[in-house]
Amino acid sequence: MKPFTTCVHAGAHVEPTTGAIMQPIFATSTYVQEEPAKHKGFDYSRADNPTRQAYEEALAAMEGARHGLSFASGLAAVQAAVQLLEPGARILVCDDVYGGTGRLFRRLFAKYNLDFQFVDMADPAAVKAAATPATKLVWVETPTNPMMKVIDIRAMAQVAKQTGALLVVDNTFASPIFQTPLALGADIVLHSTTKYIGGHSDLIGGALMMSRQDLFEQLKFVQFAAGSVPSPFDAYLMHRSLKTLGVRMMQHHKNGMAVAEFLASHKRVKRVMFPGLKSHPQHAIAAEQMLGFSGMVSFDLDGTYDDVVKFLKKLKVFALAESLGGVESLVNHPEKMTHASVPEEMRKKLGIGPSLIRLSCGIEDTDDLVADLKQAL
Ligand code: P1T
Repeated sequence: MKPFTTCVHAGAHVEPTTGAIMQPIFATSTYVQEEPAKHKGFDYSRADNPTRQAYEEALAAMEGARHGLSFASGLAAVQAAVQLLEPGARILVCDDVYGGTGRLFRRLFAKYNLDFQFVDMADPAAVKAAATPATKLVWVETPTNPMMKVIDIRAMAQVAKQTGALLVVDNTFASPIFQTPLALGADIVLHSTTKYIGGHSDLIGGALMMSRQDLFEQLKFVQFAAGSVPSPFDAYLMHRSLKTLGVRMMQHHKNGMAVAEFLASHKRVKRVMFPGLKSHPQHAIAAEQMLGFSGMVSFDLDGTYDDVVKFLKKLKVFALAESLGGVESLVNHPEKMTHASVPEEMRKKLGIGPSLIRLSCGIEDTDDLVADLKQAL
């Protein structure tokens, strides 16, 4: 099946007692057993829940994976993936990751004797040079948050293979509609389903997808043993959202493209970072490994921080808020908001400064988004 059909039908089973076309919400914590340990495949909802199972089946199908696991947040999924490692492991991390991912690595996991090395992964030679026999995990986010760097997933898979490390790709920005990292050599795909998959800014969630049976069993154990699972209600809503992911992504892409082109032509804009622009340094890789470019656009205003604040206050359609990937357009100031926890010297190196603005273009009419930016500029 093609992706739009998979969105609608994956994990959708007709309910046997009534014929209901929609998956019921099994709002239950536990299940009655006939005899001790003799049950219908469900014993406790932290371990398994039918609503969650149907949603996880759909998640797996979207990434072309054999297995999908859902978590209570994107960071809970990040945490579960890192819990595959033994103390002493070295992890190569893309230098430009979501601020919360970096914070979890630097401030929580580093004290468990895990060695996180932040590398510019837009330069595969730098990753190769940083890989050692102790490297157990290569952690990629592409496009990156917020600088929109594009990382060559195939090249990273090669480095990981040579070193015997696992490759995790955070596919949140592209969504499974525009990029399927497992097909390019990744071992595990991660999503903050809070973003495009949830799509309506009303849920927090995360997911891991993988095909390797051994990784599935280990991660399923982490999910069960650590217990960071979504509720049946959240699983139901996420699954419902997934059905429209394909059509939503087309409009996000259309709006992202139009907004990036408009900004690139405006005299008050210093530079625009969007993988769909020919001027993007990794446009060629983006065009090869992505089918579309989503609605995330970062740019530097040609002005001071005060000018930026004035601009943000003038916007009427774009709302100033953290997060992304919802139907409504959002604007974010990474330095003061989503990436405030990134060490200052790293922010400087990456270019996350006072004039940087990140847009999440929603699915509104393209003309209204461009007009809103135009009047504010
Ligand atoms: O917020 P949560 O669902 O826990 O997901 C964390 C996360 C993981 N990976 C990426 C690429 C992300 O962008 C995020 C969350 N990001 C934001 C809240 C943000 O505004 O960038």
